[in-house]
Amino acid sequence: MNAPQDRFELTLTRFIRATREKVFDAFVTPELMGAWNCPRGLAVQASADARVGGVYRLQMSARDGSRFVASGQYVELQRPARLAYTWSWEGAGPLPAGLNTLVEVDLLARDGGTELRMRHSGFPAAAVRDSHGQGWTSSLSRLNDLLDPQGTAGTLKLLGDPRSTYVRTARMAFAEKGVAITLVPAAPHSPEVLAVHPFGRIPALLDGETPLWETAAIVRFADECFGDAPLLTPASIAGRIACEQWISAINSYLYPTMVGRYVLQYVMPRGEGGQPDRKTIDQAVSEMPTQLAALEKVYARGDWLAGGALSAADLFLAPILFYVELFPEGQRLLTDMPNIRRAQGVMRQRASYVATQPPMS
Ligand SMILES: N[C@@H](CCC(=O)N[C@@H](CS)C(=O)NCC(=O)O)C(=O)O
Repeated sequence: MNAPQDRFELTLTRFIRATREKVFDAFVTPELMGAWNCPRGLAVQASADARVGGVYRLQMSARDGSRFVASGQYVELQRPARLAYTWSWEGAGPLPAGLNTLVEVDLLARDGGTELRMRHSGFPAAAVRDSHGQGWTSSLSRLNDLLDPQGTAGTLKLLGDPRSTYVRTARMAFAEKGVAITLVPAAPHSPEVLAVHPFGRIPALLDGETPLWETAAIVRFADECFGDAPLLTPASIAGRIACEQWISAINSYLYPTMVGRYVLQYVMPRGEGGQPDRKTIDQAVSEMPTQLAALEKVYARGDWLAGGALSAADLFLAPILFYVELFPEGQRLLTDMPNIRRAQGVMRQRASYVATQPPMS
């Protein structure tokens, strides 16, 4: 008779654009396992004795120094079709100490690539199964990154319009981190976007099949989960606080005024006869001096909004100022703001800014 925990098992399917041999080898070769076999944002060191009865070990470490070690024994190795291995956590891990679970992986040739079917069984409770499900989903996205000929661009799909300032912010974040993504043109509230973002806004991100939405969250994902260290989060506490402050102010005040009621009146006029609505523009322009003065003051200290170096906050602002500078009232107001113009000049030199220039019509 089955033990009650046998009821808690996880099944996952993933298509990988690589041969079955390559996928199989990624489960048994330490150098390859060390490139993917843990959730995004963690680093992993792997060892493996790829024989039936041989032991593998995955030492996962987070940036804050916490460590988790998963290990087990290979119980079945049929290259390239199937492998199975036991899985347990050493020490105080996510499973009760000493509890062995079983991972079974079947690899089927499909459409020039491989359909991976994974079954992980033996969990003592649904919550533990579900946390492993999240971990495996993220790890398998890393396996896609590793084996797909397009690398991360095959796994990370950013849905949105390249003219959107928020889409540009997200694209700049990935560019700053040196992470290739695929931009999938999509309009706000389109069925494709609504399938990812519950409120239909752009950008919306798919990491494999995992949805991620809201620009600040996407930027945080790019910063935390790729590269050796965060680049867009200030190192100091004061810098992180200032970064949050500016992102919040940009989302709540600057974007609604400068883009929502100003730039969009020129780009997508909503006034009579399809003309820009003068009253809306005048109202927005009357709010801009206070907003620009706050920026001018912070840029008197240097070229960045927070922490003395480029941060996520700069990536939110730069695409907005790009548009403000294009229209007459914005140009006139910026004439009196030498610090903002200097800082924008620095931003214009960055490769991430150049590479994400919106198409102009
Ligand atoms: N809070 C969202 C705002 C994104 C947003 O408003 N994007 C605009 C395009 S720049 C949009 O989707 N607009 C459609 C709408 O307002 O319904 C985020 O941070 O991602």
